[in-house]
Parts: sequence; structure tokens; C-alpha cells
Amino acid sequence: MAGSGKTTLMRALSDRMGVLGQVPYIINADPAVAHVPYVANIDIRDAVNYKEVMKQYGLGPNGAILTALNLFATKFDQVLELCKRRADEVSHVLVDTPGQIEAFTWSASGQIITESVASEMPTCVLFVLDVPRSRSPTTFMSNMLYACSILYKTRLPIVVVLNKTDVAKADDLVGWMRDFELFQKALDDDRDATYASTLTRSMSLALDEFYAGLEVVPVSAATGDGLDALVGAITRAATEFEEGYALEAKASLAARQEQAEKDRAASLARLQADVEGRPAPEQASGEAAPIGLSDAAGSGLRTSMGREVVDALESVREEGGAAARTRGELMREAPALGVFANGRRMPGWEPSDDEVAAAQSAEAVAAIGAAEEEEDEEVEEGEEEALQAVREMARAMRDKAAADKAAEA
Ligand SMILES: Nc1nc2c(ncn2[C@@H]2O[C@H](COP(=O)(O)OP(=O)(O)OP(=O)(O)O)[C@@H](O)[C@H]2O)c(=O)[nH]1
Ligand SMILES: [Mg+2]
Repeated sequence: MAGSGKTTLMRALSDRMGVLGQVPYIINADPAVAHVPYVANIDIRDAVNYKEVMKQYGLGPNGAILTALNLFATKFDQVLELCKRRADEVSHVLVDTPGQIEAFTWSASGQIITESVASEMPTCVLFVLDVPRSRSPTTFMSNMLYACSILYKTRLPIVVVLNKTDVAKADDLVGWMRDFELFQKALDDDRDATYASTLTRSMSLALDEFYAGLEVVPVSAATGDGLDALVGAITRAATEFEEGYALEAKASLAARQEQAEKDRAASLARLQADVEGRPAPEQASGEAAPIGLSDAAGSGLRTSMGREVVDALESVREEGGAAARTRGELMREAPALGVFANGRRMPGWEPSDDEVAAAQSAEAVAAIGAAEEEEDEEVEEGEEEALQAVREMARAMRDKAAADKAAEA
């Protein structure tokens, strides 16, 4: 859900995984996020310039998010290749999604991305809810409806993550999910009984058996509470995936891949037409059109805890977290992505070896600069070693580039 703390949770979860000796690899699939508090190994913003998409295609923020995601999805096979190359080093791949649920769950590109990931590795969906904003029975039920729709759409194991428990306890919500009677009682006690609560009661009768069995974990991304339980739930979901979902996924994958291939071709054709200033070919049926939410949706819904949360996050920063981020920095894939929408090289785009080498050495030099600046701050022991490795790598790259240049001359 928008503003429920997905991005903050990514940071907290990856830090915690680092402490537990796991190596998370993070993909940021939100083109509109201004700042990510974690190291994104693959960042959609390195591939698609969202503001440029708004300008070039005359779109509002939500349309641009969707178009940027479409562009990213057309290149997702390359993203997966990058992930696969890291398979031996990495324990988990975490994907941070855009806030508007429609933009991901109900879009063709969201589906392509989810299915592509699920075709390569055990996959589960973390459905993050904002506890302080979900405490009325009606809101709770609409969230359960969302959870069921995600279940229906993705057919993947779902973990319901009840976030911001530092602000409000999640006991009621867990009780409502697990015990039908408790929820009915809450509805009876609801003083704002209206038409909506009658609808809510009917929905609970129909949906209870679907959501009652879902994994649910209360957490606070700000204080780190509940994260070990979340890691445990993710591990169980992976087993569940392998035992059940994978078989079904494999059976239907071929058909879906064929459809995805068609969508991808149609999307490429439209983009090509756009780039060449021709009228766009007709939209293939079944593919999602840009959603029409008002620009203010999302930002207006956000429960902003701002500074306090940032401070709290800093206070739960642990050794492993810092080391995980340093390790993440070593695996940043920015140069391999390139800005394809902006540079108009999207169709058939492939960076040349020289481009990759140049970008990598520029990156390494930038990493040195950043590392040296960071040295003022307290640098943990493990972090120091990793930084040393970055520096050595960068030095070697620079020396090699200089030697190559000299040899050429
Ligand atoms: N108190 C508290 N605030 C939180 C917690 N997690 C996130 N926040 C705050 O909630 C707001 C939204 O957090 P984000 O991580 O940006 O949420 P998001 O789901 O990624 O937002 P979108 O990507 O825009 O949908 C920020 O102000 C965070 O500081 C938490 O566990 N406790
Ligand atoms: Mg976010």
C-alpha cells in the first residue's frame, strides 16, 4: 500500500539480513522514489528517467510510473541475467515496488516482472500494511480484499506485513485475521455502523477462509521489531513456493511467457512509434492502460513520520547493516543498465564493452570519493575491509585503463 513503509522496510530488512549473515540483493522498481535509504543493486532509475518519460510522453505522475515500469519490464530479461550472475553470492532478491498497488499488481509490466522472477527463484509477495491506518474494521476488510486479489493475480505465497507497530499495536488486526468471531464482534462494536459495515460483514463471510490462512507478521521498520519473524516467514514462504506454487507456475509458465512476449512486442512497437513520431499501434487487449488516479493520491495518503523515523532507524543500525550496504555497493549494477528511455536507445539496446568498462571505472572512482567522505563517520571493521577491496579494484581498473590507453598510443 502507498506510504505503508515498503521502502523503509527494505532498508531495515536488508540490514537485518546482513546481521543474520545473509546477502540480500535489492531491486528498486519504483521510478518515482526521490531517495532510497538502501543500496539498490539494480535501480529502475538507472534505466528509465521518470521525469523525462513524463515530458516525452506528456504523462502525469501515475501514467509515467506505469510507462517507466513498462519500459523496465521490456528489459527485465537483462535484469534477471544480472541477478543470475550473482546467484552464488546472494541469498535473497528483494524488489521494492511503486506505491500505487494498481501500478504493479494490476499492470502488465508488474505481472511480467513478478512472473519472470518466479520462473527463476522461489518467490513470495510481502503485502505491507500501515497499522495506524488500518484499524477500522472497514479498512481492514478492504485490505484483506487487496490481499486476496494479489493472491488471485500472482498465485504466489503472500506474507501480510503489519508495519509501524511502534505507533500502534497490531494485535487486533492479527486477531481479526485469525478469528472470524473476533472480527464480527469488532463490527458489532463499530459505532460508525453504516452501509459500508454491512458490506464489510458480507465480504468477511466470503473472504475469511482465504485470508485466515495467510502468514501475518507485525513489524516496525523503524525500530527493527519483528524482523527476525519476517525473515522466518519469508523462509517458510519459499518452502511453500517450492512445494506447491512452483509446479503450477511451471505448468502455466509457457502460456504466460507467450502472452508476455506478445505484450512485450506490442509495447516495443508502441514505443518505437512514439520515438519515430508515428501514431501508436493499437493497444493489445488485456494489457493495462495507464491508471487514472489523481496526482495527489499516494502523497496525500502517506503517514509521514519523517525525521523521528530516520533517527530511530539510525539508532537500530547495526554492524551487519553497514557491512551489507558496503557489500551491496560492490554489487551495484548501474553501468550495466544505462538510461535507455532517455537516450532513445531502447529498442535492441545493448551497451558496448567499452561503454560498460568506462562506466564501471567512473563508478569505481565515484565509489572511492564516497568512501573517503564516509571515512569521517565511524567505519566498522568489516566495512573498512570491504572499502579497501573497492579501492583496490578501482585502482586496478584505473591502472588497466591507463595501460590500455598507453598501449593504444
Ligand atoms: N513510525 C513509523 N514510521 C514508518 C515506519 N516505516 C516507515 N515509516 C514512515 O512512513 C513514511 C512512508 O515510508 P516509505 O518507506 O516511503 O513508504 P513506501 O510504502 O515505500 O511509500 P511509497 O513507495 O510512496 O508507496 C515515511 O515517512 C517513513 O518514515 C515504521 O515502522 N514506523
Ligand atoms: Mg517506496
